[in-house]
Formats: sequence, C-alpha cells, structure tokens
Amino acid sequence: MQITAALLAAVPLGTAWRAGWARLGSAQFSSPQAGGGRHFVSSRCGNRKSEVMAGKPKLYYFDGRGKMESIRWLLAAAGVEFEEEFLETREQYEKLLQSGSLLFQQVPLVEIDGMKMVQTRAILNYIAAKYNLYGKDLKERALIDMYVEGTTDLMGLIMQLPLQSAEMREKNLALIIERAKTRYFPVYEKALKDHGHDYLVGNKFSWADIHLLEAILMVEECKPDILSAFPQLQAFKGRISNIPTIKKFLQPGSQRKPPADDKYIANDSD
Ligand SMILES: N[C@@H](CCC(=O)N[C@@H](CS)C(=O)NCC(=O)O)C(=O)O
Repeated sequence: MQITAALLAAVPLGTAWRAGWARLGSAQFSSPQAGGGRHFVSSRCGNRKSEVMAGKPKLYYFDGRGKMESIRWLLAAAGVEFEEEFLETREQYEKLLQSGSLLFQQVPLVEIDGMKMVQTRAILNYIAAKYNLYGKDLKERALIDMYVEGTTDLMGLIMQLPLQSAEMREKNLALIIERAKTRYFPVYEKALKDHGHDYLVGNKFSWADIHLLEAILMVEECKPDILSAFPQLQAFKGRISNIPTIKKFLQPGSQRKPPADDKYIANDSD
C-alpha cells in the first residue's frame, strides 16, 4: 500500500497516525519487533470468565493518543486490563497488513473476544455495550451517541493542532476555545443542571461521562481555566475523576498517553 501526500491530506487522520506513519517510513527504524501472534479463544458471552479464557484485549496503534486514546479510556474506565503493541517499524505494519487483520488497511486494531476489530467507532460501541456503559434502552443509547459525537467533534479539532503551523495553530486554538465555550460545554452544563443527576444519561455512569471527561481534560490542556464559567462541569470533573478505575488511569504511569509534543511531531519529518 502506498501512502501519498494526497491520501494523507484526504483522510481525516489522527495526529499519532501522521507522525507514526512517517516513522514507519523512516529508514532509521530498521529493527522489527516481534508481532503479536497471540491466539484468542473465541467466547460466546462477554463475562469475566470468558475474558480470562480469551486473554486481555490487545491494542495495535502508535505510541500516542490519536484514534486509540478514547478506546484506552473506555477500557480503563470499565476496569479492563489491556495489552498494547506500538507500531514503531514499517515491518510491524507490513506484517499486520499481510496477516489480513486490518480490514480496511487501517489502525486502530483491537483484538478482543476472538475478533480483530477495526473502525474506532465500532470498537468503542462494542466495549461500551459489553461493559454496560451504553444506556438501558435505545433512547438512552441515542442520547449517549449524540453526546459522544459532540465531544468527538471537539476532540477532533484539538487533535489536528500539533500538526499545524504556528499561525494556524493560534487561529484554531482560539476557535477550539470558542467552540468549547459556546457550542459544546453549555450543552453538558445544561443537561447536568436540568436533571440534577451525577451522570449525563439515565442517572448512571456511561460512556458519555467518560468521553466528556476526556474532552474536558484535552480542552484544559489548551486553556486551563476553561471550566471557570461551568460550575456543573467543574463538579462533574471532580466526581468522574474520582471513580476508582478512572482515578487509576489518571495516575502517572498508566496507559494514558500524553499530548503530542513537538519532539513527537518532529519525528514526522525525520
Ligand atoms: N474510520 C477509521 C479511520 C482510521 C484511520 O484513519 N486510521 C489511520 C490511522 S489514525 C490509518 O490507518 N490510515 C492509513 C490509511 O488510511 O491508509 C477509524 O475511525 O478507525
């Protein structure tokens, strides 16, 4: 498969992908690591016992946030341990391609319950449903989807920032802050205020809460006082951050990835 500049420009790619792909194409990365080669026993039910039989989910992506980060968040919040293989060499990526595991020749790839899942949204839906984080009925699910898509749009804007010129970055940073303040955060603030519950949907912890916290923390990396006009969201952030699985994920040394820094992006042009 050939990745051209035109293709890169045409496909909405995660930051980690672009930097990661450049690294895969770089001559300096010449030592292939052993591939996963892990065999999973397929399970008919999604309980913990079958998980033990099937092994931990295994994630294949770059050593960065990109499209995998929300999957890491969701698994961690659900209290599910997972393994990761970071794609650092072209050989690793070619091996995955040749194995036929990448249905559309793209990552993220997640091996879970005997499946080789691609497409971020499909993976997230599966995990959310399996771990009972996806509402009690179709209407709750629809609301969770709407909230999650909103936070996904906001996070998508932020993910593009590190790849932009200083001038574009400044312009888009202002746009992100504006959008967070006037388009996205007011929705969640109002929902929490109106129903007075601890969680966004159905008075129960769900994927919508996890995704919103991830988005809040990302926007705070751009503007630390962004929540100053959102008291409900401030309290929400405190509550959700204190859920034990999430608290653990927020500790240093967890599988959570830092924002793409200049060094990471600089590898893009190596
Ligand atoms: N719709 C897919 C898009 C995945 C995607 O764009 N992946 C990038 C990495 S972040 C990729 O593998 N690009 C290579 C290509 O498109 O050939 C998803 O959401 O998972």
